[in-house]
Amino acid sequence: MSVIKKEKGIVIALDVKDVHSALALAREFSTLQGNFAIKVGRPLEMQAGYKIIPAIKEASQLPVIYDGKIADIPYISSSIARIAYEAGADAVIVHGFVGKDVIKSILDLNMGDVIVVISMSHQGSAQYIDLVAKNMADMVNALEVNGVVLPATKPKLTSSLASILKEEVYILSPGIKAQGADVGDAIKAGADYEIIGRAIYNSLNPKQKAEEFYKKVREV
Ligand code: 3DU
Repeated sequence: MSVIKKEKGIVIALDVKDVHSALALAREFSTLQGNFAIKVGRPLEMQAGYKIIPAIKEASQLPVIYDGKIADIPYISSSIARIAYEAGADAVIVHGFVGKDVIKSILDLNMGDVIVVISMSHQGSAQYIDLVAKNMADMVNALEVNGVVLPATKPKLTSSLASILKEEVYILSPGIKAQGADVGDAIKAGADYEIIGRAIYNSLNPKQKAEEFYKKVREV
């Protein structure tokens, strides 16, 4: 059973430039109405270490996804994931291109959701990653992975891979607004959550913006 629900929602990417504003935003997000989660990535981790995970979780009262884009040998990848889970992460994100043994090493911890990147939203993803995205979707289907990341900027690729993924696997999709896709585009392509960062945290009223985007996502 996944911690993150397979239901339309928004994952807020909290890639802000300082820890104080991250915590202030997280506190604001604690009163959000709807299905939200927060993604803590390397920019915050580099500033504050893994302890930012419990701090954001406590302040926001929302599920926290650790987006370390883990991509190392199984021993190191599972060590990173363990630190994140022990700190309170509900899910961790790992790259799919590193292969089955890495993903299995994190699944074997059995400490929370495992989310696998099978394509990315930037152009360069077409150079290597997208060429094997279908193989990665097949690999995910053969494992007990909870979720995947597919890009909002490539709706054709996302919808074709969404259609072959196991029913219970949830899809998170970045690439909205700042990277060119519109709110709702990824949901139309079969995603469950849209990952949105800058368009929320750089807006004048981030909480209001998050709820406005959530409403659009639910209306798709
Ligand atoms: O472009 P935004 O500011 O909305 O942030 C997008 C977030 O999603 C950011 O945290 C980035 O690390 C993550 N992400 C992608 O943008 C693209 C991917 O393929 C995977 C993750």
